[in-house]
Amino acid sequence: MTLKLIIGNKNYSSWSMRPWIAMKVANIPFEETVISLNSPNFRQVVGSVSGTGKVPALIDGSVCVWESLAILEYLAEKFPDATLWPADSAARAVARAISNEMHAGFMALRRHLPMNMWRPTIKRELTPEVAANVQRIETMWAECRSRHGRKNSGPFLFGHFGATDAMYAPVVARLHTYSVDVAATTKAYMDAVMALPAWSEWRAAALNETWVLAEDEVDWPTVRRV
Ligand SMILES: N[C@@H](CCC(=O)N[C@@H](CS)C(=O)NCC(=O)O)C(=O)O
Repeated sequence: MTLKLIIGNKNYSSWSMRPWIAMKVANIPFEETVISLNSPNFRQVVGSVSGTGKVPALIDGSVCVWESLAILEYLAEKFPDATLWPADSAARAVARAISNEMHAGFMALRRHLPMNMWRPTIKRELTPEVAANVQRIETMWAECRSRHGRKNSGPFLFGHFGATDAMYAPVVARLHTYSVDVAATTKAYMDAVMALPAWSEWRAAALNETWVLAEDEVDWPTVRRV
């Protein structure tokens, strides 16, 4: 039975991007349904399948899973060959910890630098809280790369692209879009993520969306494509 993933606008819905990009990179087949966060039907459509009434939600026959991280866990169990989590238990513990850190935190960064693929790459000054979030993210990425990533021969946090990279993919988009100053090792990791064919596929679809821009677009010329 084909898996179905319900997601929001690709331009804005950072939570939706996480399981989507993990499934694409891992070659897990699925059908997607995209529903605009602004749609008057959103609550009705999403509420009928997702416990929280939010996207993403994954439907696998009679099973419905919501919450991006729970979806990634479900996929990791269902498709063990995809090795969405590192095989080594110590590395896996770190991968889960920092994935949870993303799921539960970085509120300042999430509010100040919302994902928006339409936005031209223009620098936005960071508040001290956002700068602290960025510093923490850079530190953890650098540790993953030096302790696990290189050892497992691949450009991603634990070598090959996995659940943790999927959790941080929207952060890569944010750091890039808002032209945040980052270390060379951070930039190399971001470039590897942005070089994925799945990244280009998501971005191209986002650029083709015709939904209204978010209200935060105050520092670049707004082009409404409704
Ligand atoms: N913790 C949830 C967050 C899901 C979430 O906030 N999704 C947003 C879109 S990115 C949403 O559905 N917003 C619509 C709403 O809150 O009504 C997850 O990890 O999946």
